[in-house]
Amino acid sequence: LELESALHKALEREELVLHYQPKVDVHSGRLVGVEALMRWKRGHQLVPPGEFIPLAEETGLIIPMSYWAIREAMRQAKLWQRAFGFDVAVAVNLPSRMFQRSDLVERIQAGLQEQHVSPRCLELEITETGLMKDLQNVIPSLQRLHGIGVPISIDDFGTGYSSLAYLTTLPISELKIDRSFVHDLGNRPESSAVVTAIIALARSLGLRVIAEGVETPLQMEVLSRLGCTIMQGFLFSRPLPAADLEPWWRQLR
Ligand code: G
Ligand code: G
Ligand code: NA
Ligand code: MN
Repeated sequence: LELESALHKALEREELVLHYQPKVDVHSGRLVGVEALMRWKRGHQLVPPGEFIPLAEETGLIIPMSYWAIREAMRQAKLWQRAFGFDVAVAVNLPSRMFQRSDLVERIQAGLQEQHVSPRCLELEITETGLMKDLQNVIPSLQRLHGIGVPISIDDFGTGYSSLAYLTTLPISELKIDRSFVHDLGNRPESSAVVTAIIALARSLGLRVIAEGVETPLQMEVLSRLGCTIMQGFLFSRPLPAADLEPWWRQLR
């Protein structure tokens, strides 16, 4: 397939780039981290992940691509730590199959040491669906990552039918409220019921909670009132090229 061989070469030719979307604590006004989102610079085109991540997953290319993303995120976290004077945690999306690789934790640990990056400056996001699908095979990596201090966030939370009993035993740091619930806040009463329940769950488990897909001041207000103050979405910023993050942050203050 043409797209497949082009994607293969994209890695070698360094055509992949990460854009970064801020995670903001609206209570303190602080930048708490960013989510890294992959793009493919194909000629003058910037191809969105929806158009190549599924193929990467099918072909297994997602494995070297994920390792590349982890290293790139660490490198960037180090640069931002110097530029900002505080830790900007960079979150990388990993498919559940990455957590089933026996070399994942060693490679992360080696990368952190080589690049002199603190483990809390890297975060890993796994979707709730991916986590629950492969739970038994994923847990050992989660425990080892927790052991070396790398935080794990459960992405798209609320859509994946978690066993709540299991959740209490998982070494995770954050629940990320799926944007479908955020989208309907203020319109559908049921959506605020779900958001309220997730916030209460996070609080009782001692986990951080973040809302994604925040687009309007009303959504921000409702979330804040319900007790979720860490947010990510177009209201604050689109995903930005690395060079644009610092100027964005300076105008925020
Ligand atoms: O960036 P965008 O808004 O188009 O992202 C679309 C989808 O692609 C999201 O579901 C996101 O989680 C996924 N995605 C973006 N970057 C990565 C990545 O580096 N690895 C994986 N596995 N998924 C990614
Ligand atoms: O959860 P996931 O990794 O899929 O989330 C990343 C995706 O969400 C990316 O495609 C990103 O561009 C998109 N996204 C980020 N902020 C917003 C927003 O405020 N609204 C919507 N609709 N999508 C967003
Ligand atoms: Na994500
Ligand atoms: Mn998500």
